Amino acid sequence: MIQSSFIKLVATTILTTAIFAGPSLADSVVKVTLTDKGGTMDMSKSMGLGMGMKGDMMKSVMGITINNKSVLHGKVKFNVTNSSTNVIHEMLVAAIADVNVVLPYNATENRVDEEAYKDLGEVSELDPGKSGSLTLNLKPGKYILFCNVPGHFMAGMWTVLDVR
Ligand SMILES: [Cu+2]
Repeated sequence: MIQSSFIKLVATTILTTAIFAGPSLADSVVKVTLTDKGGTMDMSKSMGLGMGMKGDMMKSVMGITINNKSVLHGKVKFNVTNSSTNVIHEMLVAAIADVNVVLPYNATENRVDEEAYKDLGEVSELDPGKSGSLTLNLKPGKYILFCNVPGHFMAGMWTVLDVR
């Protein structure tokens, strides 16, 4: 009898540990890659390829790719890699109503006005080849991921994530 209740205790302990240890199974991971075409890119003026601007995205010289366009709400971890060979990039996350929204823009600085449009978090200024991560608690909705180094957003450096 003693033996069998001991086994039962051990089994219960293992089961409990298996359920409660480690990160929740519901956590989502998004692999984010920051890219550019390389070479000489003129970032001195806006290319007009921001979200909602109906620009020809084929002309973009920079971009953000994600391995998952739609994830479950809750904790979402962004693993961000700057795959550029010579340009610093970053990733900001902000909630959006829809993909036709035009973000407030500071034309002098040639970047999204972060004062007027609050982001939820960022992996800032990654050197070429470097990686960083950010974990956010996201509600269902649409979110924009973008780079706010001057000129980059308007060069096409943004994408949209769906949280369901
Ligand atoms: Cu960038």
